Amino acid sequence: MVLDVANDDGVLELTLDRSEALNAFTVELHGELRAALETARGPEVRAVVITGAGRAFSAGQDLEETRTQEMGPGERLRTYYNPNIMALRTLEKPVIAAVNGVAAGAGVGLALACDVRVASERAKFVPAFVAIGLIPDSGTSFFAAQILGYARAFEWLTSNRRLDAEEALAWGLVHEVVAPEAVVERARERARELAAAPGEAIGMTKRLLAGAATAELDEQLALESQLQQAASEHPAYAERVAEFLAKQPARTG
Ligand code: T3D
Repeated sequence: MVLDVANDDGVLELTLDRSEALNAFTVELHGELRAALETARGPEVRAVVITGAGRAFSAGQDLEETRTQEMGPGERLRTYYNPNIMALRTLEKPVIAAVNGVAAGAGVGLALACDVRVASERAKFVPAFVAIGLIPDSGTSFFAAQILGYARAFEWLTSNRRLDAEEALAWGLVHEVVAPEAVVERARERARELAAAPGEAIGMTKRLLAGAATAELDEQLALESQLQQAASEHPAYAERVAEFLAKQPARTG
């Protein structure tokens, strides 16, 4: 097993577990991640945390493995990476990355595909792709452009600049920076808070934001109306409005 999977009270915790190779991606790791993301769709999971064992989050593609595989990068992306990135993004549940150390190449892509990033003070974000003559994949070009804007994304991805955690925070690439020993617990805490909130509303918010950048305003307004109706038909809406009107203390989640 190269992915450690634990479910604690609705929070599915996935730990990439190939620390000897900085949790670089192999076919085996992709397969286990795919199965875990399938599990995440079940009703017993309300939030997901992804982290890495040892000193790295993930160093991206295992470059040793590529030497022995017949398939080229394009096919590897289509077969292994892209389905998992899509599974993460279409999962209508919050996914929190606990970036415990260095993230490089597709490891950056994986972190950026998550909804929230909590970084250790020791985290580093290393594009790596162009440095070995490849292009940013696994959604990295998409998410970096979305989060950073073209100018900063271009400069970062082509220069292979190693961003440390504080710079990543200043750039808006991560949401929070904490001490190394606190990173996983802080991610769990955020996951538990989100898991306690109305899940359907969070899932639909994720769906709305996913399409917002490319939608026309009238399309987005129409989708908001449709999803708002659906959200209001879930019991959480009636319960929470009743609590508000009864002047009960506001919930944080
Ligand atoms: O082809 C396709 O499939 C297309 C898809 C591409 C997606 C991609 O992710 S492309 C980018 C691939 N990743 C990289 O190019 C990153 C390579 N690694 C590094 O640049 C550095 O290791 C780091 C910046 C991540 C960390 O540097 P450092 O100095 O902290 O650690 P290190 O000493 O370089 O690495 C420690 C060990 O991990 C070392 O093994 P050893 O000597 O202790 O036996 C090293 O070889 C191994 N390792 C690190 N990255 C990888 C790796 N082994 C295999 N694949 C790796 N990507």
